[in-house]
Amino acid sequence: MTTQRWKNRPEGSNWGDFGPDDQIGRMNLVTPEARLSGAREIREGLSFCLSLPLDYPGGNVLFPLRKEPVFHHEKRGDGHNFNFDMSALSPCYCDVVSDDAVTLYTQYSTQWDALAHVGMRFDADGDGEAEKVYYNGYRGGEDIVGPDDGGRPNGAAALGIENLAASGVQGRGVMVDLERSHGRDRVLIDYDALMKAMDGNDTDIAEGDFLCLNTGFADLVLSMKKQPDGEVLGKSCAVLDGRDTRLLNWITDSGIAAICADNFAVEAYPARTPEGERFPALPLHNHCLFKLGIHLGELWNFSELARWLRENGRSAFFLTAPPLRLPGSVGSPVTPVATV
Ligand code: UVW
Repeated sequence: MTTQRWKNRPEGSNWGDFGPDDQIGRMNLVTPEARLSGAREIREGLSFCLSLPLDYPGGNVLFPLRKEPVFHHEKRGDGHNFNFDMSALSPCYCDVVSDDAVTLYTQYSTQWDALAHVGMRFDADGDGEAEKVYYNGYRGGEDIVGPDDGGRPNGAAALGIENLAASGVQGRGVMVDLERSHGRDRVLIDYDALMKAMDGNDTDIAEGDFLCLNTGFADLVLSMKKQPDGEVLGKSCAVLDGRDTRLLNWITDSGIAAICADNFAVEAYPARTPEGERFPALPLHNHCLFKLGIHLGELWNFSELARWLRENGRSAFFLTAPPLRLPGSVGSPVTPVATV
């Protein structure tokens, strides 16, 4: 039986519009028609890998709590199950085998944010007290349970990244090339700047599309060869202005299914300080992940694709970008592919 999890829904949210138990938000707008419209963008049969190598950016200057992948190898016999000589099992065997395991921070490199990544303290049950709540009213500490919540930590039992994976992430990607309009200067992109960049690129966005933002950031990260200069990165490339209400309203009205950017957080982080006593530190994350169920992709490597689209006077392509179907995770590495 389904039960609505809230009495109050946040202003400007779409909670409940896709059903009381919905866990994929605006991915519901990626309909068969939207996918077909993406598939019609395949005209040359060329494909582009949109992932950084997952050991980039290197180090942890972008976000100290996220670290490079570390490999582990299980013991086998006197050694490890790596370059393991199977003649140790039988003199007849001539195979050599290797397995590995990895500690992977799911949001270290090219990634998707799950809807369980950012919620808010909000009075969803109308008792006058704000509780920890996520998209569609799922609760921190009940549905999304971490090591500090008491009980058995089971991660995101709701809104985890496996829901996005199970939706089969394919559709029409539309590139807005902010590097083309702004170079690699650090600029805040508000509604006007986004509209101007879209007009300049002759971009048309339809409901169910994946909005893709090339800023040059991932390419700059790549050029630093795993020794990222945090100061330079902090001052480089375009970021969305999450405090611009007109921009947020456009995101609502556009019907886009997801936003994928080549930068660290899609939006400026830290964001501009607004008026008021309490406000989200990550206003675009709040608007997208919490209010509307719009997944965010970050650190995607758009440079080659953006160059090709520029040279060929195009902005749309077919996008395939499933995350790992990893139950309970609040994010996932992704190896997106664009086909033109
Ligand atoms: C933050 O929490 C800043 O994370 P991300 O940008 O990866 O969503």
